[in-house]
Amino acid sequence: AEDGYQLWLRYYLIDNKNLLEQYRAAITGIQINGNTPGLEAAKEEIITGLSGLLGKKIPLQKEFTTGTLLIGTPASSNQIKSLSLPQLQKTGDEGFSITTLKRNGKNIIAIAANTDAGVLYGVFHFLRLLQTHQGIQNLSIVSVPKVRNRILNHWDNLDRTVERGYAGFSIWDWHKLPDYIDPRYKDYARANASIGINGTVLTNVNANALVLTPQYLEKVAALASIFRPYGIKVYLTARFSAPVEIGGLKTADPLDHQVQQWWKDKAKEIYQYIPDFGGFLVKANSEGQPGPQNYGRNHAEGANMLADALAPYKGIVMWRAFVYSGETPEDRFKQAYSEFKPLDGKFRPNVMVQVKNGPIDFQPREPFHPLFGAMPQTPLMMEFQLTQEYLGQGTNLVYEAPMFKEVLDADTYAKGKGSTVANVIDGRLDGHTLTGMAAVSNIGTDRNWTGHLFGQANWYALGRLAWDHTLTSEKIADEWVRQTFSNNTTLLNSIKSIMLSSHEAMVNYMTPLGLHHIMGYSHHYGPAPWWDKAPRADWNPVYFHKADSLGIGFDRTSKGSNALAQYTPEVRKRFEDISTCPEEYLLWFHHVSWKYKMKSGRTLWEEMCYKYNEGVKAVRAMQAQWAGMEKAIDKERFEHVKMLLNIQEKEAVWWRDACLLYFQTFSKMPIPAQYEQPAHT
Ligand code: GCW
Repeated sequence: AEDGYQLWLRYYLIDNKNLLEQYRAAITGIQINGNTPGLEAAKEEIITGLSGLLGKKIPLQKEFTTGTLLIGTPASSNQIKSLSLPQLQKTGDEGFSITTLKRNGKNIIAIAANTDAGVLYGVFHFLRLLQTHQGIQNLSIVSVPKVRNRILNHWDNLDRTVERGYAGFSIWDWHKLPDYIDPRYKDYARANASIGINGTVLTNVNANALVLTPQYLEKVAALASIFRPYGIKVYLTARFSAPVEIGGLKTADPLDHQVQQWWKDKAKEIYQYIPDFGGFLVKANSEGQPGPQNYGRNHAEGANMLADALAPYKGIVMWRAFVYSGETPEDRFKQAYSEFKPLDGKFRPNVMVQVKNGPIDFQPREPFHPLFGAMPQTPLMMEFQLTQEYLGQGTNLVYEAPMFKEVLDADTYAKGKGSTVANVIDGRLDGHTLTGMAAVSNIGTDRNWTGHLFGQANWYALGRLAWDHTLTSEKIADEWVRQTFSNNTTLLNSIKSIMLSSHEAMVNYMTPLGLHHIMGYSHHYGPAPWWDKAPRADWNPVYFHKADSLGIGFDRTSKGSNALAQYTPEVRKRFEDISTCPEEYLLWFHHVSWKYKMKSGRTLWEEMCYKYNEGVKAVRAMQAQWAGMEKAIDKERFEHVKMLLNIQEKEAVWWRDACLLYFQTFSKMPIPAQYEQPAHT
């Protein structure tokens, strides 16, 4: 049955006869020497992949025939070495090349890299070429990741619940580890390696110090050894108060020598279990988590202490910038920048500051975070969220790549035009070699891993974008659909069109025109723009939309909170001037009159009615497109998505009606007759 378990690694027989013949003629044998765990993994994958896709066993060879696939590193293979491929000078320790060439008068294809990890990435890339029906004549591919640390952040707790998880429980079965190895761990590693992900943070940023105790470290070590052949390093979240909680110390003050020593000893212990341990991800002094500020120290002092402990082993610290203080700030938007900007240049070289894509919290649409471009002396790492906390959770289909790209392509103007967020995080703008992109995982124990089948596309997109942020959303969707469903053009185009319209559809039925954080309090599911009873003002939707009889929106100009001052003058000017502020960000930055004339000629209120209705219409169009593919998709996956789209349609209507009826109590204007009138309940 098609339950989605295989993800995009479905190696079924190529269903195009001509192509199958071509591939069979072009691939006649495999030459792969060396028996390191990494090369064994590559060998296993290429054998499994080819026997499925080509429907026959491709033999391992020692000699060359026309159609030999020669795979390896100069160290593992004399044949690869003797080719002296010049491109291997550019592929570093993770890139690869795939080249058609002549050997002993025979046409062969060489998949070559400097390391085992590079070979594995090359193998997955080659299999993807076949899965997506690409030509394989005259190949000359050279691919190198643009970002060094490409990481999933699991918000998984030790009791297997997952914070903001909508796909079942945590796949880490702590209870049965280290002796029981769920086969799923290996499939997880394969899936990640296939898209270039090379790190995984196993535990929630709201951390439990217990994971740093020996009982858990041996479990972590077991996972690390399964992931290692696939080029994946394991990281843990470090609870800042661990020295007190599990170490018996009286303080966790980062300037205290005993505390420093405790972390040094802890690091040493961890590396005894896991020699290639990646390092720590830390959430400190945010939402009640302990941190250096508890002792009057700043983020740099906290991060540096951990960095010093990890440095002898080449570990890194990913210190999160998602912070907001004990008291309710006048504008939460400004907090991360206010705390971190002054610390630029104060961090150790093995620290990265991990910044969420936007200033508030993973909303359907956010402007880029003002820290990007503002800390040139500090490597900034991107944090996206795959799990759909504010994006309809388990029931809504939203392809997130367009949202990621919007941020990556945004221009910070930090060093003049062209200083995109992507160039900040890939290190090019400020000359950093320590670089990274992370995303909060959407993976759980559901058979199909991500709950909603289309959640897989977001996991896929994250890996591909971390490898190469210049890929378009369209290209990534294209690859994913071909591998996950089919290469049939009609099907491909329909599914892509659903995916590519889904993000804007969601923005329209949830938070059009720059509205944000108007979801239900705490659980963040469904609309609750009226809510004003949270224990902190900045957890209330009313704090964010500020609707009143005059208008709606958060004034972040110099007349308001002046958060815009955190951007470069170019960006600030564009957002500050209501006539140049893109309308999709309007209510992020301005409190706008209900009667304000929009570019469409409609008033703001009418535009809002229009957008909410467009959102609902778009979901209905997605439903119709999906329904049209019934014959072309297996029943299981067809029904799965169909039922979820039905829920999504209901929810889109719920969002629209709830928001329009509520905001109408301020605008006091009618919903224009051409739109569906909300049912008053
Ligand atoms: O948006 C908030 C989530 C919290 C999460 C936090 C964070 C892990 O609601 O559940 O905690 O973000 O990113 O730290």
